[in-house]
Amino acid sequence: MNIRTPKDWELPESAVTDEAIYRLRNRRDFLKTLGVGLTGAALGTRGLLAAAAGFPDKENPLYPAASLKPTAYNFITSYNNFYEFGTGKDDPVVYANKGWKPDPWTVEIAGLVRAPAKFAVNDLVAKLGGIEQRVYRHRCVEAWSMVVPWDGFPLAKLVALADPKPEAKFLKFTSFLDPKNAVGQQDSHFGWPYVEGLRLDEATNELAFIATGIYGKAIPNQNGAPLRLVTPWKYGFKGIKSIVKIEFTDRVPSNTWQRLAPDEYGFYANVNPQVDHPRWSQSSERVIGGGIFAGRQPTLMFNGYEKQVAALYKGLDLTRNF
Ligand SMILES: Nc1nc2c(c(=O)[nH]1)N[C@H]1C(S)=C(S)[C@@H](COP(=O)(O)O)O[C@H]1N2
Ligand SMILES: [Mo]
Repeated sequence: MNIRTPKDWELPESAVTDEAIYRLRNRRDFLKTLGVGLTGAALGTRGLLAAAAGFPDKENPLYPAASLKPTAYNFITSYNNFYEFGTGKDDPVVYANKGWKPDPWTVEIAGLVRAPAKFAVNDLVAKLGGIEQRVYRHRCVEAWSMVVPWDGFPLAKLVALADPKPEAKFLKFTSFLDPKNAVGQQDSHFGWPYVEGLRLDEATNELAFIATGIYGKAIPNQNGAPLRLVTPWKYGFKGIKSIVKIEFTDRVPSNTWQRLAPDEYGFYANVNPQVDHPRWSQSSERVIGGGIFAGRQPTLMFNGYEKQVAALYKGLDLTRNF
């Protein structure tokens, strides 16, 4: 295995909960049994998405920031926002697992690129060199938070594969449309499908990630199977789930929550404890799964990722560009 320098957002394995270590060890043994050189055909989608290219060992510490303790799997996968399957936090775990089958799944790369393409998820993951892990803070605009050990690939790799033309300045992401199986889409006032956008330089920041798994297992339907965006310095609504299309464009893409309430949700959605939501404070957050006494913690500028992303917003008035 190549020696690599740990990034400054990474955590030592010692900081991980027992559950995470258990799952990672399990996966390591699982992969040993299968041998190296796994192919999509040998594993199938679910297996491939769960399998990571690199494992936690001394040369490859996976886990960012000593203070980050991943939230228990049970909380991450049963307290969700996924309005396609209802507006309650406990709706997605039920209704996203009742007939909606995000497998097989095709994602389209389109717009101002030299290499437009449609990929089966398996093939895309294989083409991008497999899966790695990131433990990231996850901060919803509603002022609750978790810590999630994601599996997936850096969005920058997908951008490189697409080979954007010089005119491309933004990425527009589109989620699926399936009102028959996604009961929430029968309420048309949301303007389905869910859409989101990033500036190209945000998309190629080292933190921007496409998740295909959680805790070493294929990403559950309710968390946005089989592909979901993760931008940990931004509020959770930027993290569009179950992506079917990524379009490169020269215009600022509109996003679902800004369209619904432009005074409350903007394009940037950078986590910022100094800029309150019109109806509530953003200075602190409720820690999900933290227990009654763990309660709240202060919210950090850019959700604790200031060092990695602050330069992207130099000179921008963050009060107006919220
Ligand atoms: N397609 C789609 N993506 C979505 C949402 C949604 O309703 N539909 N909700 C967003 C919001 S508000 C948050 S906080 C996160 C929640 O992700 P989680 O359920 O995995 O914690 O997903 C985001 N992505
Ligand atoms: Mo959210």
